[in-house]
Amino acid sequence: MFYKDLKPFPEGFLWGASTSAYQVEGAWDEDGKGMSLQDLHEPPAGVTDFKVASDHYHHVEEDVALMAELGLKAYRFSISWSRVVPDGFGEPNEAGLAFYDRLIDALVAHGITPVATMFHFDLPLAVHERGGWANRESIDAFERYARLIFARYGDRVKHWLTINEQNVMVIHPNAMYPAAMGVLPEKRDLYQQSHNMFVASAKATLLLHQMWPDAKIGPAPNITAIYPATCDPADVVAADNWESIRCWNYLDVACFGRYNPIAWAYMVEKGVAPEFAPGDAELLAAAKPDYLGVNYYATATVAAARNDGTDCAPRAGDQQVMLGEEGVYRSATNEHLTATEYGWIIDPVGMRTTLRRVASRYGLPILITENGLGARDELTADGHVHDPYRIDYLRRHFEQAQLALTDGVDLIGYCPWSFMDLVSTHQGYGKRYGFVYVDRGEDDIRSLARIPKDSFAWYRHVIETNGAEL
Ligand code: BGP
Repeated sequence: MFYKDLKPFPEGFLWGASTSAYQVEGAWDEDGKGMSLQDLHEPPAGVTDFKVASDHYHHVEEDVALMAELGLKAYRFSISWSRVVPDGFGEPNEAGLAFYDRLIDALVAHGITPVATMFHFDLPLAVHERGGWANRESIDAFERYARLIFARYGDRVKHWLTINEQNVMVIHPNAMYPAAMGVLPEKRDLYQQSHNMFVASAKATLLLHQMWPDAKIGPAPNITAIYPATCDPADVVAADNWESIRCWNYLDVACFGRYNPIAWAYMVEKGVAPEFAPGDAELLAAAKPDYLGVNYYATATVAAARNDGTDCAPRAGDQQVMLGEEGVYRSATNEHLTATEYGWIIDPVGMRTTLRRVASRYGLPILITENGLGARDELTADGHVHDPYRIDYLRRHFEQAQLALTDGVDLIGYCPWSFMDLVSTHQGYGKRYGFVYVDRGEDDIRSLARIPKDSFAWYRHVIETNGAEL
């Protein structure tokens, strides 16, 4: 649709930026922190692990001062469950809790809205060792953890996100399980884990509403419009199937309190439908999110399955690469789109489409909780990091966000990934996303100096003009 006038970004729009605990904090074994699954990560030679990361734990005040200089209105971070409850189940760790007090206090002092994710891929190792999310005890442990952090931070944190990319943990389990652990859980276990995460999220949602009626909470899945490869009706059904299985199921359970029927039929057909305990259905129906976090990076294009043993591509995939599934869909190429050097499709218009679909289905406010460009940024001899490609990427996505707003989407904010350079889920430190460069290599910790990139100055101006000048 063409418009004569675009809607301006609304007053109070949450121009933000995101990180997650294990990817940015470091201090993996300090001040009583327990281990998480991510601490078992043994990357290939020449790629860093998560032990030091960006050492945000020791630079927190300096980092928040940079956020203030950038003019951020919101900062999305995650709380490391094993930092505040080292064994996941038992006693809280005061030093870990105090770290997030310092972070939150600094944010509030600078007028930056804290947006806290409760769980972002870093399951406490002790919870994993007792069966992880497959064990229903983890639901109670998560509820206790929720009570602890809501009580501690709820006076200052009014925006919460339950679980980051639950759908990615099911479809690409290596997002949570390090390769060093060997065999990944069976699909049936993954769907049971996911069900238990739904129940845990529902309990946290009800609890927050009871403890802090003025606070908001929602999920943060990785959502993307799925395109059919052609207008062949068989391709359209395949795209619809995969969109339901990969995306809508996770928002349907959160918002409608029931599984998506197409995804459920798929789970039954594959023998992976989860078991409900008594009371689960009622809990899921009772908990209502206040807003939706959406992590958007790339659309995907799919074709009808052939079911001849060739639907699933024999290659490695990560959260944005669709591999195909035998008898369900095949991955297809979209000749209209290009990709990043890491193979992630670049599709700003697809973000508009994705936001419109989410808005039409759920009618809730949306916060973009991640979107950004991973690139091999270089610190040049002039002491700067010139990243015009990132500015171009974000500008094109911001334009589409404004179109989505004009379309009627209730978009309340936009938190690009990431505030500062941090360790990528699989590709170490070389794949950088930040507005702030961090001086470190893969194995070489260097000075850890923070250096604002060109995109920092550009984004500051965007925020200053509330998006009027992109
Ligand atoms: C999302 C995750 C983030 C983040 C981002 C970029 O799926 O929620 O944790 O890392 O993707 O991915 P990557 O680090 O693999 O480039």
